[in-house]
Amino acid sequence: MSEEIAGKKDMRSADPAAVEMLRIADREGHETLWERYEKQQPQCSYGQLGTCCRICSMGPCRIDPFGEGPTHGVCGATADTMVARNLARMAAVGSSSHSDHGRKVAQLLKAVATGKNTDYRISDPEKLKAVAARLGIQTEGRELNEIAGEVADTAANCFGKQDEEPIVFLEKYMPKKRFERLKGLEDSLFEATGAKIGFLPRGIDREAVDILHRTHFGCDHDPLSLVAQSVRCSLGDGWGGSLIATELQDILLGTPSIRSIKANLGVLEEESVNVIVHGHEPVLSAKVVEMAQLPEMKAAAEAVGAKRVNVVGLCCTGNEVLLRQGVGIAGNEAQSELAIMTGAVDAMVVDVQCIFPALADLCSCYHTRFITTSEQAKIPGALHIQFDEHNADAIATRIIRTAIEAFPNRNKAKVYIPKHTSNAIVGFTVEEILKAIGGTPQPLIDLIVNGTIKGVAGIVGCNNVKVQQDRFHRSLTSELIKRDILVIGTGCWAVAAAKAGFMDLPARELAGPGLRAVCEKLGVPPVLHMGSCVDCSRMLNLAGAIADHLGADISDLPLVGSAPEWTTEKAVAIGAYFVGSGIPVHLWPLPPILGGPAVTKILTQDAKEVLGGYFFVEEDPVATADRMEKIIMEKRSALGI
Ligand code: BF8
Repeated sequence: MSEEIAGKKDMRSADPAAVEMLRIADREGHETLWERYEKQQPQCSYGQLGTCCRICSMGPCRIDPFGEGPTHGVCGATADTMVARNLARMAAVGSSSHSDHGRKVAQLLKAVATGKNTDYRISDPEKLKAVAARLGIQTEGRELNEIAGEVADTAANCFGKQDEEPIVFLEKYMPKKRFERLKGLEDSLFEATGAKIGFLPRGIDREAVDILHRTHFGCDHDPLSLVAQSVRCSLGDGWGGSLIATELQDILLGTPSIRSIKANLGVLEEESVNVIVHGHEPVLSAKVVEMAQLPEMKAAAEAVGAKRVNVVGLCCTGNEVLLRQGVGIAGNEAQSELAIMTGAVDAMVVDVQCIFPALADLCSCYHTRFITTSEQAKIPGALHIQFDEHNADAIATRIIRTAIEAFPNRNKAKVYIPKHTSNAIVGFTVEEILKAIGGTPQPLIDLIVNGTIKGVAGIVGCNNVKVQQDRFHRSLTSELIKRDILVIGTGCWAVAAAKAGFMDLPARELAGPGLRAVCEKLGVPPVLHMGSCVDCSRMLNLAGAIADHLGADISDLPLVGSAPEWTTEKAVAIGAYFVGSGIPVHLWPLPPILGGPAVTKILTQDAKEVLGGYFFVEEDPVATADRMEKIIMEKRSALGI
């Protein structure tokens, strides 16, 4: 790999800060995901196509989609069955990860409401009342704690209820037309086939367990029914678990507002104790940020010769504290190892999801304390400081003290922090967007109707070693805004866009004339940061607000999604709930479905008719923008605008 990149252009990353750090990695002989990926070549093509099954001990079985060798597994399973079962399990894992995050927030809200937890509080009473009103919970004349308790109970019920009705959060938040369409689809499929095929989730946990059950040896082998259940489970994430995480975190930690932050490795400070918070659950990271600001923490840092404690973020927990507390973000998924190699990170504190286990070995080459905090994400070689939200202040303080104690062990000669940072204006929640345009979606609708803005693209997702880091994110974003398409998004895409400067005001110059004029009038960038990956629920809510305002279905609107550089099973769930919500979604790299022709057809063609949303794949960012624009223009002409 090193020889290949000895020329001018480093094909591993498009981010100049990352490229600088990769040179250091090469020089110091540190292995990164790029070297480990190279050592994995050639990767299993059955796995890439989805036609490998290992769910029983008669296997593993595999089917060559080109007709060489066996056409069925030992039990008789076809390639399509294998692909659909594997996909369903990915959707279940992704949905469960987001939703389990949401469950913990609901439990915390209940504990705060009943006075059992005093480390957190209801930070945004207005949001609490708005959520309660949406759920049909009485707010007039009631104490905040009483309302919060009922909201928490309603959320908890969505996870574990046992009846056949759709979960309340979905029923109350999903736009009416979409809800009716999914209900009607269930009814018409029953009439046509005599079989129950459900799309409306009955329970967040239940739909994931349903997938584990139906993909057990000898159960569901029908590609359509397996794909439908994948969508149902994912809708339970988007309009359930993730939505609960977002809404209840806003209540407890505050609804984000528009603010300015810095993005990229240059947020690390040579003279300060640097703590990186990485993972997804802000219940911990928000506390670390809060406690780091205590005067006694500053004094402790000064006592070891540091200026202060500088907490910065990485990945989605970074997005959470960036939105609410204005904390700088050091990078996205592919940058976690590179951040450690600056030699300036005193503690990397992680909670759950998207954490490379390789960080443990790497941190041991430096003075960096690698601190795990969740019983669900323990990593050999890390220091485990168990987080407990009922003792959050004390634990966050202990974490910061651990970082301060590590600071004197820094090898100052080895410290190198790339100077790159970009300014980013962030915090575009639905509330903030509506506030900026006058309180209702109508002005945004008018801009779309009169063609000033052609439509809206929602981008999510990760970095993937199979794509040059951030290249797809950058090129696609730039192409879309050039075409007067407003770009909104979350997750590691949002970090990439922030690092590339797309979220700063000068980026307006890169936009087409219509979008540029709107941005100038409103004083906003052309690319809007809506949060972490659970905050994709904010994108659903924005789409829902527009749809309900017009009395339309989401699938009628000129909206399109993309998950370029996608990596995780959570991205599968997000893609599936966008599609289930009526939004066409681009994916790259290829999802592991191409070995199943029936599954591929359902997801890329049949879904268009049935759900309005569907998947398409495209490798080139410009060609992707062409297709996204074409979809938007088709939707516009169907609306007669
Ligand atoms: O949930 S974008 S790599 S950090 S999965 Fe993970 Fe992907 Fe990043 Fe956030 Ni989302």
